[in-house]
Formats: sequence, structure tokens, C-alpha cells
Amino acid sequence: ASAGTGFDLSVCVRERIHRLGGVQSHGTLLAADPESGLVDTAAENTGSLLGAPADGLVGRHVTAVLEEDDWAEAVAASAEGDSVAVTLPVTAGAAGHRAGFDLSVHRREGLVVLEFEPRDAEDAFRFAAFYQEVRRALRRLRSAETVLDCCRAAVAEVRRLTGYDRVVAYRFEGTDGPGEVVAEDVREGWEPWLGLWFPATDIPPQARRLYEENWIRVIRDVDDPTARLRPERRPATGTPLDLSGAALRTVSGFHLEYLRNIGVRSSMSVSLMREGRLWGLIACHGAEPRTLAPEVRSACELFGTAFSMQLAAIAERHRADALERSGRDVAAVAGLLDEDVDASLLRHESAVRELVGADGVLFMRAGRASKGGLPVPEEVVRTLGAYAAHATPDGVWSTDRLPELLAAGDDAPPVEGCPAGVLLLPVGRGGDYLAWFRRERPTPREWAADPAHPVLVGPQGERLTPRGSGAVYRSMIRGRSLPWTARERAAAVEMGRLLTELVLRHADDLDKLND
Ligand code: BLA
Repeated sequence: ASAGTGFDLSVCVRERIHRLGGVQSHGTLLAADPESGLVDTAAENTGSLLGAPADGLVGRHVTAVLEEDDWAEAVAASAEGDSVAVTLPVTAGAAGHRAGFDLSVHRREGLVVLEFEPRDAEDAFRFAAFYQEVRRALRRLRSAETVLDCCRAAVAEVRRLTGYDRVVAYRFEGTDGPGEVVAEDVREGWEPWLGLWFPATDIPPQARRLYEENWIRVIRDVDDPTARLRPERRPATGTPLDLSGAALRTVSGFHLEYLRNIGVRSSMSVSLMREGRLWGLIACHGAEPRTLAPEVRSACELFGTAFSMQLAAIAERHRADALERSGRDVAAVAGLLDEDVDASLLRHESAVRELVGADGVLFMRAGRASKGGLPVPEEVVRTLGAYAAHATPDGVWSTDRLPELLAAGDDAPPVEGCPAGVLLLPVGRGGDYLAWFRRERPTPREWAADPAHPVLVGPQGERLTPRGSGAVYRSMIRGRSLPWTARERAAAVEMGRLLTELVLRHADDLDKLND
């Protein structure tokens, strides 16, 4: 249980949000076997939307509600990718929906999952111009030169395309960490969220994994009654149908409560990815129920993909720039060193530190340490060798929170005088390394909720505490240094290359002397 609240947050982590057994009731869902065409699962509202009650549909051929041609097309389209949604305008079922449905199809658990959303007659007209707008939005994104520019362009464009009242770019710290609102486009009169941090528990890990797979989710109305699936549990699996890939998937009651709590009636979010992991979200809120037609959903999803590619391109450009600039600096410092590497490093330790903006430096060579600047406790030095083995392919290992790493796992007491940041690179063969250190830099942080107590138990049972700038909670982040930048890592890598050369040459010379 989380301390003092009586609420067990592990409930959130265990909830199987992809198998909640229901869909949002403005649309409806069928799952049918691609071979036999027999309906396996149906949402309970097929009666009102498609004119054939769910209980009678299960076990019957899907052509009871769908034209033969449309079914054939759905089977073919969904065969191309396991979770690729395609949209076919179809006319199905009840007379009230002769304008037709948008049908999205994908495969899951060996079934063709069919999602029907009533199509507004005016939509077709509106989408004629929509394509141009999407192109314009993508162009704006592509011209962004920094990550922040990218986020600002994204929130403005997504708000314009969708009409939500608030659109934010929300960036995570670490894979399952808390996050910060880094850009925002919001209707006048709504409270500003820019710069606010939200607790990690607001988005549990299984939701983040799901969002890495399915890049968009739309909640039309937090007060939607939900159409349950029939049968509740599939005989074949003993569980409700897996709705990971479904656009109509109903969402966790905890999250609906969260949205009600912040005065929001509808939401949409798009995953922003970086190197295969969830980097952040574009999160949208509306004061009123809001449906997004599949075209708009696809445009937003495309937008998320474009954003993620732009993020990768910007990172790559930064890396290249950094390499070029640091190359010159490093060459200058390396020029100061002579074949007595340890002694000359120590003599020029401040130049070596400045290369990466460090407070201290340590050169470990054949088990002997030469140090300069910020003193580092012996206990800490003993742990460093092991981290050298974790150096990434580019050749360095770094952290901006060493005390947290050292304390992880066991409840080891904090080491007095432990530096907060370490940038470490193996040199030559056999366990030698160069390490730079940074001291702690406490940082104030404004939270939209108390991160230690995101849930409280009151007379109505557990309640998520309010979120937003009206209830700002201030904290101080301790035990961390300024993060190491791409430029600094690149400088370290280059320094490592030159040092390795020097050390090896020196070793060769020594070998010759000993011969
Ligand atoms: C899902 N929580 C989410 C989602 C967001 C947030 C964006 C994705 C669903 C959506 O698009 O609405 C949270 N929304 C935020 C944050 C911001 C925002 C941080 O706009 C800041 C800008 N949530 C809790 C607690 C639990 C919880 C305590 O606060 C667990 C008890 C659960 N959140 C929770 C769950 C989901 C979720 C289960 C998944 C919903 C789903 O997709 O089914």
C-alpha cells in the first residue's frame, strides 16, 4: 500500500486493460473467424446499431450483417498486417444508419476484428479539404529544428486538426518515470499546464507497453455506458477478447475517474516514440464528448509517426554536430599529454574536466587511480569498474544519478560525498578507465499532484487527487547532477580514442624496454 493513503497502487499495475471486455458504445464490434466467417464475439449493442442482437449473432455467419463483398475485403485487408487498421465505408444493418459506417479491421487472436462507427453524412464533404491540412501540418513539423520546436508545432497542429480544448506534449523521464508538459496549446480560460510534472503512476507500465504497440487512443465520453462483449469470456481462451488493437477499446475506470477529476469529458492521445520506446505523448482533452472519424485518427497517428521520425533526425543531427565540435576541443587537450599519460593527465586535469564540464576526474590504470578536482570516496571508486563493462556501443557509460543506482536493490545507506554524475569510458584493454564526475545539482520541480500521494482514500473510497496548476506541489529533486549532453558524451568518446592510442603506444614502448 502507498504510505498513508491505504490505497494499493499495485492494483493499477495489475489491471488487464487490454481485456476489459467492452467497447465504447457509439460504435460496435464483431470478431469473426476468417475461414468459416462465423461470429466469435459481438458487442451487446449490435442490435441497436446493426439491427441484429448480439446473442443471436454469435455463432452465425457474419454476412448476417455485412455484405459478402465487404466481408471478403475485410478478410483480405486484415491479412496484410496483424494490427493494421484499414477503413472501408460500408452500409450495414439498421435503417437508421443508411449513411453507412466506417469499418476498421485488424487481426487478433486469429480473428478478424471488425469495428463499426456510424459515419456522419457531412464527413465525406469535410475530408475533401482535410488532406491538404494534414500536409500543411506535416510540413510545419518537418521544419522544426529542435525537439522543443517539434513539440510546439505538434500541439498547435493537432489542436487545429482535431479541435480539442487542450493539447499538450508530455515527455517522460526514463521509461516508466514521471513526465513534464513541455509544450501546450490550450483554449483561453483553461488552466495552463506548461512546465508541470505529473506522477509516474498516472500512466501505469502496462498502459505504456500497450501505447508502444498501438499509437493512438480516443475516449469519446468518460460517461459512456460501455457496450459489453458477448460472450464475456471466449471459450477458446477463457478470457475476454484482446482489444489491444481496437479503436473502440473501453478504458480503465481509474483513468475515467482521473479524467472526470480534471474536468475533462473526452480525450485522445498519440504515442511519441524514440528508439522503439515510448518517449512521450501528445495528450488532448475536451470539455464535451468528441468523436474522431477514422480519417482524423489516422492523420493524428501519422502525425505521431512523423514526430517520432523528426525526433530521430534531430538527435542524429545533434550527434553529428557534437562530434565535429568536440573533435577540435579534444585534439587540443590531447596535444597537452605526453607518454607519461597518468602524470600529464593530472597536470592538465582542469582542461580534461572542462572538456565535458565536470567537477572531478579520475584515471584508473593498472589498478592505480590518479584523481583531480572533486574528491570521490574510495567506496564509490570500488564500484566504478563494474559500470565500465556497461559502456554502450559508442563507448561510454553515464548517469546523472549515481546515488540512486548505488542504493537500488538493497537499502544501502547513502554514501557520504558521493558524486551525482559520472561519465565513464574504458581505455585500452584490461579494465582501465577514465571517469568524470559532477556534483549534485538540486532542482526545484512543480508537480500537478503530490507524487508521494497520487491517490487518497476518502468517504467515497479511493479518489485520485486533483491534478493541475490549481494544486501545485513543489519538491526538490536531490542526488542528481546536470545530465550529460550528446556533445559531452561525444567529446568523451573522442578523448577515449586518443587516450587508448597513447596508452597502447606507451605500453608498446615499455614492452620494448623490457625486451
Ligand atoms: C491512461 N493516463 C492515461 C493516459 C494519459 C494519462 C494521457 C492515456 C489515455 C488517454 O489518452 O486519456 C495521464 N494525461 C495524463 C497525464 C497528463 C495527461 C499525466 O494529459 C499530463 C499532461 N491513473 C492514475 C492512477 C491509476 C491510473 C492512480 O492516476 C491507477 C489506479 C491508471 N491511466 C491509468 C490507466 C490508464 C491510464 C489504467 C490506461 C487507460 C487505457 O488506455 O485503458
